[in-house]
Amino acid sequence: MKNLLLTTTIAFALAAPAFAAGTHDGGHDDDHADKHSEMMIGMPGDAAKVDRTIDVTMRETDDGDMIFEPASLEIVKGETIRFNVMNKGELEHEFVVDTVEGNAEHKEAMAKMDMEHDDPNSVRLDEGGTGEVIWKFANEGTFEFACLIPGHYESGMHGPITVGEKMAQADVEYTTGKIKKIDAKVGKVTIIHGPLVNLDMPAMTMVFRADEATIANMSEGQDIEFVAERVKGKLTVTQMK
Ligand SMILES: [Cu+2]
Repeated sequence: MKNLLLTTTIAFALAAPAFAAGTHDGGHDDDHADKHSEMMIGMPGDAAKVDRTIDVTMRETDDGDMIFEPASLEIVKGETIRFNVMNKGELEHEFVVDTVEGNAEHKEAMAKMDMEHDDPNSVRLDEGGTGEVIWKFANEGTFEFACLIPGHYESGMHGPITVGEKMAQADVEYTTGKIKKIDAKVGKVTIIHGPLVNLDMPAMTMVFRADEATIANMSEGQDIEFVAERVKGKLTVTQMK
């Protein structure tokens, strides 16, 4: 009986909203927004129940942008994700997962006062730093990852998190293509490709964006199967095999 009681207490403690204490160093205490967004996007994940690890890189680019790689995230409802976050830039950055509204609210608060988050849905890293966020995505919807340090969101540090049912992921259709040209410096590849059903585009030769890791696996003349999506309005190769 004692054992049962103990187990119940621990389970309750884990399930309680971890945000409620208002743990910002900056000391703002309006926790209702946090509680609300926690319910929307999910809850802190259990390290022992991680389904998948996703590497996330934060850095500045040569043209003065600040970016996350990958630029978007697709997650299956119910998945617990370990985000392995690396700051490969020269500035301090953070990785926060929340609703778009939740991020907007926090961004506004941080514009007034640069507080450091210490919530389970975020990690803030110095230059060269690494850290992790373990999060369980309990609900379907479109959420957002972002860096809310003043000015960074506007410089490009945000991207969509799409949480959907398993089917949606399996449905992703690969298109065949041949790589015509690679311009690794600017992150662009020219691909002679078949119809892109998801984008409603016929077969043609087109320039796509691709991140460093994807380009590293490409060579000119190579036959590939790939998925292209619109990321921040630009056609981007998001998957390749
Ligand atoms: Cu940043």
